[in-house]
Amino acid sequence: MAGALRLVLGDQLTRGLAGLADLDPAQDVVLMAEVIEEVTYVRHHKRKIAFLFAAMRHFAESLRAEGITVHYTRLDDPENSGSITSEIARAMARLAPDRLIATEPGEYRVLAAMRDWQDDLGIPVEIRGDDRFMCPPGFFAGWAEGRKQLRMDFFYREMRRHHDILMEGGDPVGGKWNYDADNREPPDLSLTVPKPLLFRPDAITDEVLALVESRCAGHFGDLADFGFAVTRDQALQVLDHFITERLPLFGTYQDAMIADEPWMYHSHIGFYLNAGLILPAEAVRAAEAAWATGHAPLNAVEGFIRQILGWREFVRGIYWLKMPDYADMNFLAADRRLPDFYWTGATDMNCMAQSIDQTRRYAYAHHIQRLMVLGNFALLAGLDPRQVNEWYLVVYADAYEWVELPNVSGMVLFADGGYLASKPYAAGGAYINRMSNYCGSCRYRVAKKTGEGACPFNYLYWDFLIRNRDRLGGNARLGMMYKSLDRMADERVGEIRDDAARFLATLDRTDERTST
Ligand code: FAD
Ligand code: DLZ
Ligand code: SF4
Repeated sequence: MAGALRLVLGDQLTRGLAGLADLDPAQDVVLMAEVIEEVTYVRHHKRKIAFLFAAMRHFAESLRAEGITVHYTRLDDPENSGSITSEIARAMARLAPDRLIATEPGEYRVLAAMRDWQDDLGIPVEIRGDDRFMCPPGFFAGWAEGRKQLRMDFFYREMRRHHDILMEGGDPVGGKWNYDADNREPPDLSLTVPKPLLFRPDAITDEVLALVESRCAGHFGDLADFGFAVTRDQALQVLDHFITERLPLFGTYQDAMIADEPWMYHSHIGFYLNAGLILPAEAVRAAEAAWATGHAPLNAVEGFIRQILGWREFVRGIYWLKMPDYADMNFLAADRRLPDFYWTGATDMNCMAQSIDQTRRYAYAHHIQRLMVLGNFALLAGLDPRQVNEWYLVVYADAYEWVELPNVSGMVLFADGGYLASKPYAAGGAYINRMSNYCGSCRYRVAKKTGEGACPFNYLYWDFLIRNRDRLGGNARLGMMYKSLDRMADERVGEIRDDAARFLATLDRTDERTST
């Protein structure tokens, strides 16, 4: 063979991928590989691995159906050499390609390896930009230059203008850029939340499920009732189902949580966007069209589009601008080890147990569970950012470092000192109680601030502010809270500190249920 070897990674399952452009089926070969290094550099959730392998195998089949030669290594192939780099070397030995064409990966770790391939493997390597995103190449760095803090809202306006989305001339439709004020309704328990669209595994997916069950038995998570989309066609059906069934109420109940209702009015397309089965512009345009035809209201459509055109592009920009240092940031010097219950769900805090159980079963939790329950607890308890990041990267089927790290270190843990978010998203139990029905069946009492049976989020919230006064006391957006703290009687502050110390000590002991 004299043509190019074209590498497609597990999250690059897009026919229009830059690395597949100008492919000559007569000469070129596509390389895809299931490798233990990617499966275990963090020990991913079983469902995430199964989803990706099933989607990879279906994608390979779709390329073959076009007459393209695909060199595909399965995880259980006895010849499998275990890493992407060594699989390229193995394919080179067999196929003698004249060059390697790759597309920029989603993680700094992989990009660093890619940059060494030319020297290490002795083959000309072309790394093409990943153009599947909506922010034009180079735009983010230029926009961010000279700014000490970055604010998503301003970046988002630029993206709206650039792509002419929900615009009337130079102005946002409806006169406002952001309709979040209409989007914070507590859950309505009388609602019947639509069921998610699930797909019965075919023979290819069944084979992957059996493989993952046997080879990844010790990994976190369940495979039961696997129903993820594994092809582009199925992923488009999920998008369409969301637009039809859920989008009209997406905004209203975006922050709401109901026990045993993991899917709520969210889209559940993050898995597919991040693996490349659907493109962000497709989701954004589909939502805009739903507004234009009157199917969904502006608060829902704008809210949804902001997540993709705003947040998703914004966190990606920050990741590539700030790596590799971003991964080491720890502004609050948090160093408590991740409690075991993040893996087992064995905690009396019902909001945490619900969110963790759902994460174990589905490799999914929606944004407010990730941010205001699981993340809020990690922030208040001062958990080590490295361990928290690893947990989030493992447990969600949509997690890749480019999107996971800024959300965890920037949005949740304030580990970047406020580069991404203007203040920590810290909250006591009252927030969780307002936005969910978790507290009613919890062993703790959300209305109780301290003492036996008090909700841990309540005293941990104040203890967090006290512990971090040196670092956060000057933050104008926390000024009111520090004033309230200063008005508290010394005795009350003492109770808070004692309760928090007692509770945090239980976290430091392993394999114990947390109870005060
Ligand atoms: P919806 O709520 O329906 O939103 C639609 C889409 O908007 C999502 O699919 C996603 O592509 C995008 N989006 C929404 N919020 C964000 C955000 N903050 N950052 C980037 N994109 C966003 N998202 C990931 O894709 N991968 C992750 O690893 C990830 N880790 C997170 C960790 C934490 C601590 C937090 C707070 C958020 C994280 N998010 C992550 C963002 C968000 O929670 C998920 O994108 C969302 O829950 C996925 O579910 P959905 O597809 O139903 O999203
Ligand atoms: C997440 C993942 C897993 C579990 N396995 C593979 C794999 O076996 N082969 C592969 O090409 N990609 C895999 N991936 C996705 C990669 O980890 C991802 O491409 C990089 O982290 C860059 O985003
Ligand atoms: Fe969570 Fe506190 Fe409510 Fe229990 S009482 S569910 S711990 S917020």
